[in-house]
Amino acid sequence: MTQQKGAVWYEHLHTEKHTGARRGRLHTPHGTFETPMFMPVGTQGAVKGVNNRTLKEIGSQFILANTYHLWVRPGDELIAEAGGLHKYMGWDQAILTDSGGFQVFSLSDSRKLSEEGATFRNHVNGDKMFLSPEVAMRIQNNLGSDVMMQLDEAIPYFETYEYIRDSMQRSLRWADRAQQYHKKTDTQALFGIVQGAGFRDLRTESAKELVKMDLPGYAVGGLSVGESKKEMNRVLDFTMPILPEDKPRYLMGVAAPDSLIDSVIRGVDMFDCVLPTRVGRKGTLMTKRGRVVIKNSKYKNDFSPIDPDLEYYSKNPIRTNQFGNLAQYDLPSYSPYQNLSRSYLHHLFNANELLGAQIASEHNLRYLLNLMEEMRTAIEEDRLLEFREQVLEDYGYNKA
Ligand code: PRF
Repeated sequence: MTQQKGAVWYEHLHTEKHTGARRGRLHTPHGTFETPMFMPVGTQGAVKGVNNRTLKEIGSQFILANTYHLWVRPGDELIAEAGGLHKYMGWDQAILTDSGGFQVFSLSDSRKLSEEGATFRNHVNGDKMFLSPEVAMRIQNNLGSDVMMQLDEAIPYFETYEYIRDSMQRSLRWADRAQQYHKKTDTQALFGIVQGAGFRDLRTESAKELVKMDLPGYAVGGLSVGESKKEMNRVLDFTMPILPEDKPRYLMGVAAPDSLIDSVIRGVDMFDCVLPTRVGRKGTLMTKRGRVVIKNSKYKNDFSPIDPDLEYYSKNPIRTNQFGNLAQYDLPSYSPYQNLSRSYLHHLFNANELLGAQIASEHNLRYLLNLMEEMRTAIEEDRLLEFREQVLEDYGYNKA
């Protein structure tokens, strides 16, 4: 089942006995990485508030960057001149770039969409720009990402059948144009994106047509855009089985712990989302025991660790006294933040100290990357359903 061609290929290791969840590896020009995986988002060539060394320490494999942002600023040609995005940002592991479609639709002004592409004014200086499937490829070639995404149209989930059909079919034609344009197949892989909102026949048509193109990987787009979790699972249930087993499958823009597990159960290998860093820098921690809004006054005098379970994800034990407060420690800790209290983090946020946003962003990524690592082990040991129950129980989903 292992396919060894092109820049990026999937090696299958194990199928979970009870769910069919996949445990594999993604081979890229910048190393081999374990799946299922979560990719931290570095929109502008930087994961907000988290440096590269830390990203590696906490287990990041791929990171994601955005074609649109880097094109607008500092420009893809400047990055090419610098030797490509890996070199420019000093990241020597894999990079996936999103195509820009999604961002054009969410960030820019006065968009006009045609068969050819999208004309719009950028969000930085208002300049008129034109993005087409070919331009998106040219930019991503200049950036030199390991995985490039085809240009697609980001559409609302709840639109008419005709609208969704026409848009999905245009995205298929755009995938074809992207593939025609793409010449660097030995160093960069082009992934297609399945669209079709909640319509089974449209998702099926989209997936089947993309599969015919024999691309090195497939993403499912247009989900996690306001529909319910049940609805997302329903779409994955009929879409995933169409995708080839020997290629990686990527669900775009998902990071809620329950959704990650439920999607892995349905055969997803890769995820990305701004959620952990976005909510982190606003003061929300994702912990094993659910979300913690650290600015809440109840943390003012809370001298317990930021996340009492952090030791699970940091290899070194946290030492607390009989009251659950942090004890003195002398060991060098795996995380520099492991022995800080909720009270301290509460103070940093109140005092607008940059370090607060940094700690919370790193913490949330650490939580999610650890969740993925534990999930990989649970798949290997054929106990993913028990793992799911435990995570939902701990996180507090079952209380709602
Ligand atoms: N298309 C692209 N990027 C995306 C999405 C999509 O549908 C989503 C949807 N969740 C997130 N990012 N190109």
